[in-house]
Amino acid sequence: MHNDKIETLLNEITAYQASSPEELENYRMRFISKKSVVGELFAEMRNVPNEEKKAFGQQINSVKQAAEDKFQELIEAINQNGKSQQSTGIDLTLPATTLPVGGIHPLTATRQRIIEIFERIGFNLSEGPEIEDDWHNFTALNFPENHPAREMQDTFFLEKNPDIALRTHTSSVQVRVMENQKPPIRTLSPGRVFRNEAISARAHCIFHQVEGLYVDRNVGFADLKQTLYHFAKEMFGKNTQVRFRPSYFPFTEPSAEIDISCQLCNGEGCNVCKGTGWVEIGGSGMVDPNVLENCGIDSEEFTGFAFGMGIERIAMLKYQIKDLRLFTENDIRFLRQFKPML
Ligand code: 2NL
Repeated sequence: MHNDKIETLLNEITAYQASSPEELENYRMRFISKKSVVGELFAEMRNVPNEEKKAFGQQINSVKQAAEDKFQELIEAINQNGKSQQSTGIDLTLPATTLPVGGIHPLTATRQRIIEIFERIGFNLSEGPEIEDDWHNFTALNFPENHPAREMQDTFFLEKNPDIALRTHTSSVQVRVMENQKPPIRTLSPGRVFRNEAISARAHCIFHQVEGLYVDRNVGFADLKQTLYHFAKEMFGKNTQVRFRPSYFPFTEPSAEIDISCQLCNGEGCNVCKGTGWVEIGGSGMVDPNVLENCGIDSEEFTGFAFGMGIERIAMLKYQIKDLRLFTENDIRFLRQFKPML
């Protein structure tokens, strides 16, 4: 009777398969634990006649051993299984890996914002060549023959006599617009410009400019001021103060530098504004009548204002960037900070 039972148990143990921790636990409950069928066999020892006790004991010990050997086997099989699952590196419960998304370069974002502000008040965009002749870059703009800006140390000349150079400002684009169009003209010309300067935290030989030009009948200095007030408040916030400081440019008369109240200290005075409470954002003025005439526009009938700003400078003020070289070094730690910006 016992022999049959033991035979059945051994068969069951040999055939057992566990492919999950749950099945392994079921096996343990059935064959290993105190209350298992094997445990019950030991309890039956009491009912076995003395002369059979030795043989029965040997039998149930071998069942116990077989059950334990099989248990180790099953544990190893399951661990092996777990390992091979891990080695595929696939965990379907993990969130999907996100694709890296590029950001908008701070100079691009700044240029786009400037364009947006002026387009809304009726300015269009104009573009022109980065390689310019002397007429469009200097002579039409009323630069005297011996003006220092024409010198080798300020301008990258590609050819001499006739002079061909990398444009030093985008005014040359606006000269081309005036030569080709009749007023009213309201145009904005953003672009890359070149000056032969030593590279530092505040200057670069390649930088970006945006110039604006408004030519029509009865355009006055009040129009210039109001337009740039509007720009400063849209760009830097409605509490921004604006002031104009008398200045000089060959192509405008009168001329003025445009200052805004310092964004960092709110006009209190700090190291960014050097204690003055004001920072310069660009230059402006009424287009010199000579320039209008050079471009075929009757200066008796038409007047105009113009302004120019460095895009790097505006971006540095807006985002508190201390070194202009960061814009072109492509350091990912710098660029990443502008990732969510559109
Ligand atoms: C500055 C100063 C300025 C202009 C640019 C201009 C263009 C024409 C005629 C007259 Cl076609 N003027 N542009 C006028 C005043 C200042 O730029 O500081 N730029 C970064």
